[in-house]
Amino acid sequence: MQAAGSLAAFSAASRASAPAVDASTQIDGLPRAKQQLGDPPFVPEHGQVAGRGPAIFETELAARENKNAIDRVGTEIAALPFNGSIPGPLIISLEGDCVELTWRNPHGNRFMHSSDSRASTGALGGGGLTKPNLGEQVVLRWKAINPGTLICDCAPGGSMIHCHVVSGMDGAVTVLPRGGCKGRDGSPIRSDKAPHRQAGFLRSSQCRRRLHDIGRADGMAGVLQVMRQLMPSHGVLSGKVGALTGDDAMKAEVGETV
Ligand SMILES: [Cu+2]
Repeated sequence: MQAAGSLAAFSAASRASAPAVDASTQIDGLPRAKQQLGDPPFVPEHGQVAGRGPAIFETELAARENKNAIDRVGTEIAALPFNGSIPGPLIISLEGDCVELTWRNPHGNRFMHSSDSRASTGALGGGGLTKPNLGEQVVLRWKAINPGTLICDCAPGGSMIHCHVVSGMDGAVTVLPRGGCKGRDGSPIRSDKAPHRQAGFLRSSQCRRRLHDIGRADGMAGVLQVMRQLMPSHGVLSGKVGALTGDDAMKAEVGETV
């Protein structure tokens, strides 16, 4: 998170007691900051304890239809990912803050997409309010009231909801307790690094190392056929070949907490 001016208290500095959550629904005058999202495993810069009053975090996501190789023999999926990665970027909020999401559906895509977050209550987690046509964008603001890490996916309506989800269109939102995470004995839990790893289950039939594309009539039939079997055709960790190895392996220095 970018800290600027009066938002300097956005650092991860811990404190002994949890500050009270401001339950006010007034948003006028709340300080604002931008949250720059990154491709997993990178998570956005964030504070682990509030130590300040409520604020609004502005962030951006786009539906980016692309091709992803999901195994070592080069099988490709016509993916429908958030920001082009499977899973999509992790959004992090502190309890009591507001997330203001600009959701884009760029020209060049073929489908309508939405952002349905389990961390956002009402209107299908925002999915019912975020359905921009190609080349359009919408802005959705919601207040984070329930700590936890919750799935975010696309919910454009009807059977396309399931088709988009099994084509890799999901991500997550983490809402941290305002006073920070604590162990069973009440002691604070702090981390030096927090990589985002997420398992994904894709469903499609395959033709010449290509998974069927739901944008084609024959491909849609293949995807629906596998979906009826209630078993994923592919399970992926972080969505692509080598996502947990080599340069992307999770590393920690001696003494660090991950
Ligand atoms: Cu979608």
